[in-house]
Amino acid sequence: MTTRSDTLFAEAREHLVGGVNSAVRAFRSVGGSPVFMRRGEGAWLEDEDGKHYVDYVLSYGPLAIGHAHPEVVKAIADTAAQGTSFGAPTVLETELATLVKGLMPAIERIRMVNSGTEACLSAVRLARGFTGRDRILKFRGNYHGHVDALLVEAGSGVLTLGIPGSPGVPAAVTEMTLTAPYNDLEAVQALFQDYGDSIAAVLVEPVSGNMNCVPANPEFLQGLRRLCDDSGAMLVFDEVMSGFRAALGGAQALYGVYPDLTCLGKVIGGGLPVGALGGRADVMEHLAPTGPVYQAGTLSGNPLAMASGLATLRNLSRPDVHAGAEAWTRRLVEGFRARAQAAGIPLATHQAGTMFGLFFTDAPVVDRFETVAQCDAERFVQFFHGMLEAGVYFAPSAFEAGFVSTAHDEAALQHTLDAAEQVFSRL
Ligand code: HOZ
Repeated sequence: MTTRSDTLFAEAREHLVGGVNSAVRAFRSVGGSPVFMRRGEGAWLEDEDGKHYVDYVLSYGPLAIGHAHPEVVKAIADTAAQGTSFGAPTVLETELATLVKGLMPAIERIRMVNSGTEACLSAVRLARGFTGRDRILKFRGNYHGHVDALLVEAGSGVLTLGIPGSPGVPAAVTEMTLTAPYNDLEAVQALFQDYGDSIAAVLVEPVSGNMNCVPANPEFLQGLRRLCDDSGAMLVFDEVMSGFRAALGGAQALYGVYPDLTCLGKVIGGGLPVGALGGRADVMEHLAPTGPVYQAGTLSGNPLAMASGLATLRNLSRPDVHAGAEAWTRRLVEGFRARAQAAGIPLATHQAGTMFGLFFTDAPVVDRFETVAQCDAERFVQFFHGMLEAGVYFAPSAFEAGFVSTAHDEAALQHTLDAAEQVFSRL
């Protein structure tokens, strides 16, 4: 049967590259046409054919309080009525910065940008400018946006589409990028022994959301902190995904390990395009205009995005709100596990706050890219399409994390777990 999405996708491909505006949306690794969505409300999406889905993509993370939350919609509408961008400071920027600082004490100064990618590329430049060193170290399967120097053994769409690096990134740009396996402190120690004096920064997703959801081991993050302290390198947490999700204060609050710099995105904009770079005042003050490291942006800190982020974070910070969504996520993950076990399907799971990951594997530990890559890809494809058919929307890739919002309720849980039971029985 041809759906309206099929027709719309065929048309879109005539005009947009691959019919999409971000590569991960293209259904390339699962087959079929992407579903065109026309509405979202709370935990639910409605497609162009009028079919409804419980949503675990949530725009790849930003919608921590669900689709079209009335407080967010009102904040955006009220703000838009006063003008959408001034290219001048507004009170909203200071309000959002203050709120974020209250939740993440490692952040003393903030620079608002427009995406997580921008936050990460600014972090690399700042770390290099501050330390006077050139090398950076990242982890296999971690993804920090489509930044040239960081598109090395990266996760997310790069993994999904099987692109090893990317043409267009000169070798000279990635020459200064070292990589190590995630959660492997010994490998990092060896690299520090060889290159310690020239490493400007270690970039890590403290809860990786770009090779599905894989939390770091606490000793790994503690070890990175120690190595950076000893060598003078900057520890950069990419909390674009884990910020306001792994815990309200991000993974840094969950683990009690505090980075020099933090990259934020997604939830901080509540569904509008925002990113932010925050961190130690002495480091951040190296950015222009107080310092020599240049960084700028016409729409950075624009009022609509600030209003949307503020409304989202104010709601999420109310007592028990985030904790409620975490507890809901736990029940979801336990529900998946119980149903998989009953159906004899090997399934490993991870949860970090309101992020989760499902892995079709009987491996005892899934803690790095190498183990994620060994999961049963074919089974994921069947699971994905079965759930989609049953009205449950997962990302079309085994390398993306799942996300829950505060709007996910009993009805959504029941619908999801009933669907999982049916789908597991057919795998
Ligand atoms: N960082 C996001 C998912 N891994 C981005 C989604 C996208 O690339 O569209």
